[in-house]
Amino acid sequence: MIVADVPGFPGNQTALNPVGPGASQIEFQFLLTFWITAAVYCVVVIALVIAVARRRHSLGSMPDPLPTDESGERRLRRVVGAGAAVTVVLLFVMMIGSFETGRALGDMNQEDALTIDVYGHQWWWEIRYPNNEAYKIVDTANEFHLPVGTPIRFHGTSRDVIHSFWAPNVNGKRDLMPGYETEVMWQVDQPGRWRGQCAEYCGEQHAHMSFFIVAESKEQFAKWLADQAKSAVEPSTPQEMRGQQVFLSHGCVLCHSIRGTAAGSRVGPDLTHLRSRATIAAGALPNTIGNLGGWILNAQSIKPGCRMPPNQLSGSELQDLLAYLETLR
Ligand code: HEC
Ligand SMILES: [Cu+2]
Repeated sequence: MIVADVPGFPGNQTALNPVGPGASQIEFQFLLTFWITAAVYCVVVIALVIAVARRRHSLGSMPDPLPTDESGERRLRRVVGAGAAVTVVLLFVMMIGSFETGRALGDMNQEDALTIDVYGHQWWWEIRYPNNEAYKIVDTANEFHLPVGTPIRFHGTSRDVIHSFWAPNVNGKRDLMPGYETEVMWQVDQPGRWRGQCAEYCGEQHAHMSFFIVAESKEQFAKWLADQAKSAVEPSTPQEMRGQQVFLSHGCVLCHSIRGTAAGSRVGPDLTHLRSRATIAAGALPNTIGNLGGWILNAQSIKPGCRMPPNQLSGSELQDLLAYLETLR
């Protein structure tokens, strides 16, 4: 099993360290339910222990389980009544908390939010930053950059089966279903990097369908977005040019896009700025030249069943191709 260990990127995710209002609300609801049920559990166990201990002392003479006299009966009725009343109150507290959480999550929806499109694929995430001006549209994969403190509207669907878009530190899950569009609001209030993961079993490589969030200042984000909107640079050395030819003359163009070249297919991730991402194959491997070589020769040995076939390339073709991919920053 390969799990990417990328310097500076978290290897795990947790809903107990919220970094935005969505996850904070959900954590509040979780803690409310947790402490109420924990307290009820303790009270019940203590009552049970007391009852057992009392009974032990009077084992010699078997007591009647129900009170026989008038005052005992009244006491019992009061205890049961109080227990029922407390239960109802606690259930109401949790229900109101839940309404409150739902309302707060709904309130995050703001007109001026930044919209990002996310499409679930077996087994990776297609990400698009839409723009009215076509040349400013950004397509990428498996790594979201976000400006901190800004409401984000994720608009999502699936290209194949049901997936679930989930970054526990940021917000709750949202199912992405084929033929059905959905929206979920996000906001990240701390600069940093967080991990997300598909949360709906979607086939063989479901476990290798993670993504990363890079939350940065508005200036850094604007710069990143502008860089990502650029087409790929032209190859400059003879080796890079040969590498581009390897890319364009092999099956790669059937599935991948590199803006600025003839490759314009969307079956697999957009590779225009491949080397700007920290991982490949939805977090399965750190994005190093060695890993890229292994992936391209036989992705099936890394993510069995994934939608990228093995490639027959000679040693020099692979070297040229890697030199070309290296320019896609
Ligand atoms: C039949 C379609 C198909 C062909 C042909 C194909 N790929 Fe892919 N490729 C994919 C898919 C799908 C993925 C995503 C797999 C995943 O993460 O599960 C992928 C992933 C990749 C990645 C990792 C990108 C990332 O950001 O995770 C690279 C690099 C890549 N392909 C390069 C190539 C090259 C180079 C060729 C040609 C030699 C090629 N591919 C041929 C479908 C294809
Ligand atoms: Cu999945």
